[in-house]
Amino acid sequence: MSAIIVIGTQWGDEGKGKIVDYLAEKSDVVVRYQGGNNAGHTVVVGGNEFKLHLLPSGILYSGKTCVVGNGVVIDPAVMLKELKDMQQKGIDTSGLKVSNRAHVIMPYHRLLDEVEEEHRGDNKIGTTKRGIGPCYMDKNARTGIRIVDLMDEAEFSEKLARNLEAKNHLLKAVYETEGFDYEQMKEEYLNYAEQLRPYVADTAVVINEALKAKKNVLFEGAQATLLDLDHGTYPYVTSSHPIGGGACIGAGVGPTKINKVIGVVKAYSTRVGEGPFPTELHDEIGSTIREKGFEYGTTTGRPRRCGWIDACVIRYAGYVSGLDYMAITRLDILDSLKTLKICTGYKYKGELLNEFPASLKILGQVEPVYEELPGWEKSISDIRRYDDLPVNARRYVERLSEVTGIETGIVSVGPRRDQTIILH
Ligand code: 2SA
Ligand code: GDP
Ligand code: MG
Repeated sequence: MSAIIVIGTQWGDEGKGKIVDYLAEKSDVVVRYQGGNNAGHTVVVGGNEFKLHLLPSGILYSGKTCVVGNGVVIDPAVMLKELKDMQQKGIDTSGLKVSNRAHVIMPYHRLLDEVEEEHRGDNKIGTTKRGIGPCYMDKNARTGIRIVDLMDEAEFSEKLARNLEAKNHLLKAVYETEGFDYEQMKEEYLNYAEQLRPYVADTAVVINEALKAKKNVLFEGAQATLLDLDHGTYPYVTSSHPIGGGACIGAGVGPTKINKVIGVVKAYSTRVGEGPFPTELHDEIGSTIREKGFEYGTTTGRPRRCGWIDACVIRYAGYVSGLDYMAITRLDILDSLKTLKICTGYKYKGELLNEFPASLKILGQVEPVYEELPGWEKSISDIRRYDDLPVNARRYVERLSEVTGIETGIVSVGPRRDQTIILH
């Protein structure tokens, strides 16, 4: 039996989908535990590229149980479309289980996400506008609608009426926007309810029973450490808990059941959306990385900001999630660079900082301390054994392990399943 959590260590898009897909082969159950369709996990199988937003990356194997846990916020229309798309591609989706405790994203959440962002002006977060934040707001305000409510017409009708009255008032009074029609929304969502019903379950029971039966369970984080509501660069964060501990809450599994936490580390840094990014490159190297790595949002298509790898961020992710090892991805994107930089620390007002700063004012003013390493200047995409990597590529990986204090377990040299080097 094993229970493994895979999380993003930076600002997302590290290649979690690829690593989860790789590890899913040996898993019986794959679980999404936070976020929603703000996530974009790309998996390449047999020359086909799959972009998953809500379904766990394990869905691409048949015979796996795929869980969308209680910590996820679900846009039913998106989930049904993703299911249909998968089915049309011949993917078996019968193993899907959707938590009855997960919250439902409603049209007013999506609209509020948009108008609230507009209202923020220069302080905008750069959200994906998928209604994620407003849905989690209702969950925390204890007014949200859960899947279990959606499954019960009377309960849903009553909760929708109450919510819609409040939201329509807010939309009109504060944002001077038209509200929504109750009957239309009720009919639309009750229709979704019937389509989702066969998948709905008490997923914490499903997962705990699987663990009891000595099955392998893989928890798939979305977004990443610095987008965590508590531990990220608040307020430039998402509204959920992408860190290791988030899996316990968002899936209903006790921490004593977890065997391993793997941090996915992109070989450089990217960020999509606003907020501080100390190692961001505004020069040609940043553009080269963006174009070579095709660094554009999987969900929104927004260009991602690019920069050098930041060991301070990964060290921080290491202790916040208790990482056992790193899975380093996209090393091949750096193939052509003559020299590479690793940020090993931050200086603030001339002093070296010991901790990752909570204050965004400070984080926005830190000066990265860099170590420069020679590049390998050749293609590594076809290499399958660690020892066959060019010496400078190994030096880069090993230096990263030294400065973060975290072992490397996997090195990924391409998007495909087979482009994966296992160290232990
Ligand atoms: P939200 O929509 O409320 O979660 O946005 C809040 C912040 O979280 C960031 N965020 C992301 N960052 C990286 N990748 C994400 N998924 C997509 C992808 C993003 C895309 O795979 O590329 O397509 O744009 C993701 N989801 C949320 C977001 O940028 C805000 O900074
Ligand atoms: P996620 O959100 O963390 O799952 O990452 P995304 O799917 O948003 O972005 C990562 C992108 O990198 C995807 O297009 C993956 O197919 C791709 N990818 C993953 N690992 C590697 C790798 O080692 N090399 C290359 N070139 N691409 C990779
Ligand atoms: Mg992504």
